[in-house]
Amino acid sequence: MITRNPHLANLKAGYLFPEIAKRRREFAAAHPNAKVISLGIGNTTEPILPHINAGLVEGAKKLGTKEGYSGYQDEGLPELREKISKVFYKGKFSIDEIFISDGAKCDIGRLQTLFGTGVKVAVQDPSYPVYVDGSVLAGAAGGWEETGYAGITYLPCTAENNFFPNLDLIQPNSLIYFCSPNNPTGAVSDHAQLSALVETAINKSCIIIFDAAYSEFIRDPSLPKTIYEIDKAELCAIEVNSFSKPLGFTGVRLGWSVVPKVLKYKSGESVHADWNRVMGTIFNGASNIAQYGGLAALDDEGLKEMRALTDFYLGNAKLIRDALQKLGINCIGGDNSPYIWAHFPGRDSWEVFAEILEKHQIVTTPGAGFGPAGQGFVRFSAFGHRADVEEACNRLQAIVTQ
Ligand code: PL4
Repeated sequence: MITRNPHLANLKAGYLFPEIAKRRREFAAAHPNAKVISLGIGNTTEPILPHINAGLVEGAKKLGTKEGYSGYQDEGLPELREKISKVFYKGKFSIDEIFISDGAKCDIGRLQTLFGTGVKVAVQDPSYPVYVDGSVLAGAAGGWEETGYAGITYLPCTAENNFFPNLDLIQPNSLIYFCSPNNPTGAVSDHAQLSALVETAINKSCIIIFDAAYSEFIRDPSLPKTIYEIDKAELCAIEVNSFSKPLGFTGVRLGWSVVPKVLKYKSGESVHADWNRVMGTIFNGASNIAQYGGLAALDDEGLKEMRALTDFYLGNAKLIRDALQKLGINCIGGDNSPYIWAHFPGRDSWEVFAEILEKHQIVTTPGAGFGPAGQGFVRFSAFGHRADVEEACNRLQAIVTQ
């Protein structure tokens, strides 16, 4: 009988978000009259705005005509790639350095193919669980030891270091996952911090996978929205990004990666050429309909809608953060990010999660699910209908913090 991929056995627990969904379902089944409000999984709730939605509809209509029909578009519609380069990167990249995809998560999974089983990995701790679990599946993480995977260097991001890690911990020749605005802490790295990251990566022959999935939530104009605002970043960084959160495309599925042609492995071979090969081999392109929606999002009217939708969720974030702060709970995030990272010192984050669910019927995400340094924290997501967020804030007034 064929044997199981041994890396699967290294996964310590189930994937975080289905576990949260399961706990929500179990709670709802046990309390059928409870009105459970989800501020847990970061899933968009608001309808796609009209101009962008019309782009999707027009895209679908085109497919029904002889002139407009299109089939495989492996690397993505050239117009969309060009628009992405112009809107997000000031035209810095040629269209063949932009790869359209079905989302950032899928790209993060596929990117591991470039680095194989032996690679050392460094992650912000806490971080989006796909970086660690994806590394485990790819065989890069080694086995589980008491506080983490042997092959992964955890870079603690805590209140003490202002949620930016000590870069000295990064080992040479590592793959570094870095997310800003960060999920789950909501912290956004500034120019000086990202410059230090780029410098470290270059000096230590590392490659950064920079996850910018929340860049459109940045409102402070001094904060970088892409790693490529940093000098020399194209020599050491790949960026992944997504239309999921700023357009409400979580179910539509559309994202992209940027792999600059000048990016090389230590051996001097081209990362871009390999990514082209990997994408051409195990990916068959994003939906053409989704891409027409993406195109509509990047014209003047679409950009206004993207701003309006992200403003809406940032409005929710402010309500949640203010409600928590009124209760004396320390929290960060929520100003340039849709996540609020709330501190419950000395508490087990799964216990706080259970307490908030039990007492207030509000689903959150326990910080420990994002890494060891998430212990004692709970993440509140700002993705929700306004009335639900307002009700959740009212319910929280009764929260017990100790
Ligand atoms: C639940 C830092 C959410 N089932 O939609 P994509 O694939 O373009 O982007 C996913 C993604 C990429 N990068 C970061 C993210 O935070 C996310 C989405 N994260 C969350 O609550 O943390 C949704 C999680 C979803 C999942 O597993 O991604």
